[in-house]
Amino acid sequence: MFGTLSVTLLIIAPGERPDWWQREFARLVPDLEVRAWPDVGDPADIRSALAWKPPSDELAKLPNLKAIWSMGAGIDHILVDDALPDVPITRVVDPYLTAGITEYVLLHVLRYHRNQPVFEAQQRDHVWDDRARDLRQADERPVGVMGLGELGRDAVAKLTHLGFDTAGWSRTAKDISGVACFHGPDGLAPFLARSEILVCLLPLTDQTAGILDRDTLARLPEGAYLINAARGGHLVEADLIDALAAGQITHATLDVFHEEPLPGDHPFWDHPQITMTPHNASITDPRSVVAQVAENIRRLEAGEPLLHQVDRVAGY
Ligand code: NDP
Ligand code: OXD
Repeated sequence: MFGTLSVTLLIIAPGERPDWWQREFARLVPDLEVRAWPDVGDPADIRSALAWKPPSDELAKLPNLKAIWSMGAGIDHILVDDALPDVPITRVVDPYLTAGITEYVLLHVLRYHRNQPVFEAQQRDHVWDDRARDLRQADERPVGVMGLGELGRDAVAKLTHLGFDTAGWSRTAKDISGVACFHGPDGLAPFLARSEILVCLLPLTDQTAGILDRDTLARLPEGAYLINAARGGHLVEADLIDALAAGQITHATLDVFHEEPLPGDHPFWDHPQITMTPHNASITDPRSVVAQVAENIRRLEAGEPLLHQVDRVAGY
């Protein structure tokens, strides 16, 4: 595919598994030279970088860098670098990544809809009591999804298919069959007021940082549930703990945190009303995403428009 062109790719993703990616690149594009940080070799060789949480300043050390491929759907982990080179950034849009998030959302929405945390606690206490399972049907359970992009649209469509009373909130207006659509700052309050189960699938930007705060949580129906599979920076953690204590929020599922890994002494670990997963609601699968990166490398060299290029100013 690349012949004699020197288009060396650097994988810069500390803590991830570069060998998974190298194996897939070797299988699909054997003539592409792929290096894994910190073994950069001559930095001048590197034309593009596949990045997940790249250490600050490292990308700026690559004088011939022409593009950055985010290893995930989000790009916030790249934009935090103050020395970030001014080159195009793309992100992952992939059916497996989307399916993983939708599975996560369905799993946890259904868990709350069926009051499963109560039955788990009862089992721990050897209690047989069926009263916590009420007669409420899915079409009587309002679920709200923040973010109606690649991930939010799929999740809300599948929730609608299951019969839930669904709503979504986005920046620009949408028209999605069977979904009550709200948008912009004015649409937020009415959207929240009807969301008994709130799912966050927003990108982390200047506009969305800290959006899951005291005020937002207070606008939900009393006793609501929260599922955050987007970014830890969306949530004001102390406000969630207060809202759980006050009964405003019954239970929360969190996949993402301000600090990852979550520090061992963080109050979330032992909180009875919090369910945690270690930022793996969905996982980028090299088996499908390597082809996308290889195609973008080809496009970069051919001067063609890149797939899934993000707007660096908007932040997503
Ligand atoms: P998209 O860019 O496709 O969609 C983003 C959505 O958010 C759009 O509907 C957009 O509105 C909306 N949005 C952005 N800013 C605002 C705002 N200020 N107010 C209201 N709505 C806003 O992103 P994806 O769906 O692909 O991914 C979303 C996020 O999910 C990622 O950025 C990442 O952080 C997270 N993620 C988490 C994973 C995990 O494992 N936990 C895995 C993958 C992703 P509009 O349509 O009008 O532009
Ligand atoms: C992503 C993620 O952004 O996994 O893709 O968080």
